[in-house]
Amino acid sequence: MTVEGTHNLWGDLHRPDFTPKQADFSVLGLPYDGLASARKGAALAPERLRYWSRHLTPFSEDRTRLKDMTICDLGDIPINDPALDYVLVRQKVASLPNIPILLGGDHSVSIPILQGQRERYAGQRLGILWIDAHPDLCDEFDGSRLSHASVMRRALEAGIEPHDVCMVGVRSWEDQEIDLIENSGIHVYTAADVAERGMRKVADSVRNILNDCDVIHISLDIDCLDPSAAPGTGIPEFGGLTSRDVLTLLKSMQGLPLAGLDVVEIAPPLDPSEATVFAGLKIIMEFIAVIARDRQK
Ligand SMILES: [Mn+2]
Repeated sequence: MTVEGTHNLWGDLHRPDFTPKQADFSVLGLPYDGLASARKGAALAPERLRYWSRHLTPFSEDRTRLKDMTICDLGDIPINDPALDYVLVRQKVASLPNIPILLGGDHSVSIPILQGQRERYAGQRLGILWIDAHPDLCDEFDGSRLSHASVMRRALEAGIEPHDVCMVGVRSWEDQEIDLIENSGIHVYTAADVAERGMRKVADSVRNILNDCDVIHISLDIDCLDPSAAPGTGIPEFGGLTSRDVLTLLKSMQGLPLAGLDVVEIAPPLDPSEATVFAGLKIIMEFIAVIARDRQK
């Protein structure tokens, strides 16, 4: 779709003539919400994120210049049957030569994303920063092992070590998740921990843990945010992170070997203001800014 904007795609960072090898980032949309257990709509997020990305400026909030950062937008991978199509997503992520920025979709799309990252960085210590209201550790949910509530369970099976996983913002639990949460060694910082200790201190703890990893992938479910900041999501959970908390956490990852970001569960039809879409865009641009600052040093 051609749209008018004050800038071009991704705040002018998209280079239509670049291959992934030439660009710093690959953007890949995964427009699927068939495995969301409550309200759907996340399949429309990649299109809305791209649409409004033309209104972004190539600067971070602290005025980091992003114009030297380049994006190759690879479009979407259509998903009809996750059992088959998620194999393509895994292979695509595993074969990318640069830093992927993946646009969900419900959180189930992160199953092949995390498998793909595990494959790409085989033999290396892959840390996961998991920012979400939910731990998604269910073995099966709604009769599916590919449910959006089973993502981290499948990631552990793929070989991601529990002690290299930091969860931030969690505040909703299923019975089948409690044992793993309490005994696996996964590091959990609830939304209440963040409110009580402050994000700066929580982020320092997260940093100390992930500092030992060779590469780090960030999986961000927009429902980590309080519904007042991001109402357009399938299951809004009261008592969430503030938008400032999330930006502080991202900035605190400065200097760590960031290897990818997925932003999932933005459901544009559930938020007529589209503030939830803009929240996702801000998160993506501030992630890019962390890497831009590292390279400018
Ligand atoms: Mn969630």
